[in-house]
Amino acid sequence: MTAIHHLQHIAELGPVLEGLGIRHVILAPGSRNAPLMQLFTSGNRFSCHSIVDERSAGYVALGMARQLGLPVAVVTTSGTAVLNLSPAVAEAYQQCIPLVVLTADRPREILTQFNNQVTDQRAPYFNHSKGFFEFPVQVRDLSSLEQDIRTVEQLVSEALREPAGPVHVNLPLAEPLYVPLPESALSGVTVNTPSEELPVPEVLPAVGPGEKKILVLAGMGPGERKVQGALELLLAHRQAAVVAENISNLNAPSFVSNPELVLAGATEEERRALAPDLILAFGLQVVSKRLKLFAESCPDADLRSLETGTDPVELFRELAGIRPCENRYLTLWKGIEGREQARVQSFLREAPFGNLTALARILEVLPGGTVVHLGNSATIRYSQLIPVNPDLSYFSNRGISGIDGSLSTAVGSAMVSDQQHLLIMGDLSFVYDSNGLWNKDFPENLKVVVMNDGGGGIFRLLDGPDRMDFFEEFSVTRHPVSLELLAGAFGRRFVRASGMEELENQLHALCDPDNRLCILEVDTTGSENSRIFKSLFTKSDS
Ligand SMILES: Cc1ncc(C[n+]2csc(CCOP(=O)(O)OP(=O)(O)O)c2C)c(N)n1
Repeated sequence: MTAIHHLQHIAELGPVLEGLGIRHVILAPGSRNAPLMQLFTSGNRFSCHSIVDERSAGYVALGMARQLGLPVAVVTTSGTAVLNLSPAVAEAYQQCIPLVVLTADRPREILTQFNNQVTDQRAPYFNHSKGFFEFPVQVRDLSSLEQDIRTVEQLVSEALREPAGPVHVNLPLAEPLYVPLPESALSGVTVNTPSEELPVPEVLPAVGPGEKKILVLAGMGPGERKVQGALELLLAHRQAAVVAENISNLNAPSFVSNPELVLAGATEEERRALAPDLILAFGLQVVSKRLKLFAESCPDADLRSLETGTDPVELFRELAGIRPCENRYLTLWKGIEGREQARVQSFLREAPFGNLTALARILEVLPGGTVVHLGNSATIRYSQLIPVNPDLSYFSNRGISGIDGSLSTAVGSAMVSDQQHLLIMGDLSFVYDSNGLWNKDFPENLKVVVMNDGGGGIFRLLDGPDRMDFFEEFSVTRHPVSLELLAGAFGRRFVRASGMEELENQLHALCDPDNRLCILEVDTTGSENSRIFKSLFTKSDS
């Protein structure tokens, strides 16, 4: 029996991954993963992107996969490189995004003293991935090779099956690594692409007569039209309201998009009337803290959360029934929202330059079709106070809300899209993920606004941290980094706006796809950001 080439399994991976829809591969440099680099870069089946920092590479892959709605592969060498993917893998798991992680590994040495760049790579993302498979160092024969490849095929299919998510394949590879890969030896590997049909949620809540009040909470998601249609149907037939924040990407005039404003502005009597009999939540995360507290304060409400990966459309249609009615419950929600939105608009006209006014102005002028990425921290919270623009799409890494990958995620998303992208983020998040700028294919359709309020401004908005002695040094954490020099170090064009007039002068460049401006620092270090924010709510609470 002829021995099987020690890299034969690498050659077999190409057709399987291609067959399952992988087109984009992020390659982080290393030696042990050289055979994988050879596989993906030879021919033109895959579009390969080089990213050095694996933490950034993972988030770039996440951004790509989310924008494309397709799986994306990310390849690393052995050792800490594998662990550096963990934040993005965990976020992808929460957001149900299919990443296929391929990590090269070293066969164990006879003497442990010779183990170099070695860590235990068996299932390091254990609770954050949908599955793991490790190839043997040397494939024994063709039949076990075929079995292993089928296992990978099933694993990647699992990544795609709703709820989608990341999977991990570990490949201990023996030397020599820099030799031509053999031809694929397996023919007719069947690729089973999972069906598109989602299961309908099993439990239909017993809502009883048409007078029961239903509050639907739409979490973060891509905003499918059929879901939107089913929700609109529900609103026409029941005493129901739909709360759909910007990152739910569900936009209808009848949806409530600013629950923070509604709940902050409602009188006690209104709050009592807003209390529902049933709360039905679907999709991923909801941002509004007041909404969470409101839901918790309705002890009589039946709370249901639909499983991710199920299709709520049938459920909403069934709940709707057939008899149209006057939806007084919705009128109440929308009445308060309209009143509070008008109040905020007039507040913004008078309020001085700062994070809130700058952000509102930027979101106001963005051209339709722009993909807006919102940094975790104060940015996403400010954005909840501004009416949703149905012509924009909104994204944020709210799965685990890390500040460590917002830039890289937006970069990945823009790299695979023709649409204009705008990322708005805080200064700490920008400095943290500045390696996101380190990319030879940096997308020209991405512009980045850094709201520089001199550290973690979110902590100034919260009630509590500023009463602590450690607040400035250990919570806000001012940084000494010049954003201009940092942008310059990566060769990105940079401008700064330190007041409303300067911002106005930059808005045209920000909205112009042909303008090469990359980073706009909105310097609000001299502004009273927290006072402006708090006075907005003080007025509504009074
Ligand atoms: C990886 C990670 N580390 C720490 C945190 C906790 N955290 C949340 S917001 C924040 C400050 C972010 O500051 P900045 O990016 O400047 O945004 P701003 O608060 O000014 O809007 C920190 C440290 C986190 N969410 N993720």
